[in-house]
Amino acid sequence: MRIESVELKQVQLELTAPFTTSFGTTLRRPCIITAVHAEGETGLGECVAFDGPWYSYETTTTAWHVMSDFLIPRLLEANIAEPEDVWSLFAPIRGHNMAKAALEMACWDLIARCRGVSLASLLGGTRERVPVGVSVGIQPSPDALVETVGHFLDDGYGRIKLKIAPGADVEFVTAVREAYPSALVQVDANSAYTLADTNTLQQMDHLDLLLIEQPLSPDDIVDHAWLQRELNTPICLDESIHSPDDARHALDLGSCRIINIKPGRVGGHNQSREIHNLCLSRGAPVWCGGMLETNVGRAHNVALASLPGFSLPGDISASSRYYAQDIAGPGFSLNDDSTLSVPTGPGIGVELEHGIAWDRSATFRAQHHVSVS
Ligand code: NPG
Repeated sequence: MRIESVELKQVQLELTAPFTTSFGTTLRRPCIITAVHAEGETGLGECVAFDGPWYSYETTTTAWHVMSDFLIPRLLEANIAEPEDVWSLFAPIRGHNMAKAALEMACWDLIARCRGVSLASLLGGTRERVPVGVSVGIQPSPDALVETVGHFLDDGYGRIKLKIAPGADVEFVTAVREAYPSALVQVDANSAYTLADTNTLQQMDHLDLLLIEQPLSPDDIVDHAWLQRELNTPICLDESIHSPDDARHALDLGSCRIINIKPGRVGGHNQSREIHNLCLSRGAPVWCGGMLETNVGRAHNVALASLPGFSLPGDISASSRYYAQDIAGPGFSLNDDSTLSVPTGPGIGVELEHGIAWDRSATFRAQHHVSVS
């Protein structure tokens, strides 16, 4: 298959409520959508980079640059037989996994649509519904957190992830555990701690948590291995895992027992599936992380999470979690069993809404393709 053209489109979305993590408060989300065109079909992807280098060194500006100047030219010159070819095509470019994923995932969607199959089935998914949870930002007080968690439990979320940071940890999580003794709760530090905080992290061992996510530095797997030996609660790595090799090293070293797979962080579906397969063969559970995606990225995550090794609930909430009005639809709503249904139509099963006022857009056309109008 020859890709005929690629479009990049950017828009800024307001969150329905501020979202606070250990690295700051998010009020609005810049979002880049990728659209790849071939054989009369369009595949969609979403770049999960933020406006600043907080979660990762990538930003919307670097991603736009790397896609425009390095990745799209390669894509437009290539002949793609299988979706796996796209990752190999991008391999000579170092890093920039979020930029790569935005295009690679759009190609998976495109190929699924051309073949008339759902993305979930093209990826090898086996579930019709994927278990999901909700991520809860840091709140001003333990009482406020208990109240916020109560609303999400009332909404039907069967698993709660609490963001933590020094000063908003043991007391906050203890309050939630006391208020909701049987709730499935996990915590996410986004690298806010060091080994000097081991004692604090050990105090959370008594709170019956599913996991502690990324307590230490974003690229570390050595100190995490030391910390895991000091904790009963499983460590889950997020920021530290950029590739299947990173995942293998972390499991070999005992740096974690669980891995969060975000396709944007690891370069797309091909690499996500490799990490999934490795973890499945090692008996390590994986779950799908979230990056406050619109329905485009959300649909990709739902399809990925339908693979058999995604045995823990993902950060894939219902579409209404972050945005009053999404740029794509149909949206996802929560089923009674805290799952989202996996779309069965061609591709991701989601289309862009008409009439969106994009802040910027660009179209790149292949030299080989002559448009006839
Ligand atoms: O529900 O999509 C979602 C967000 C889940 O908490 C979430 N993402 O580190 O995993 C993370 C986290 C994040 C939040 C990352 C804000 C970056 C910014």
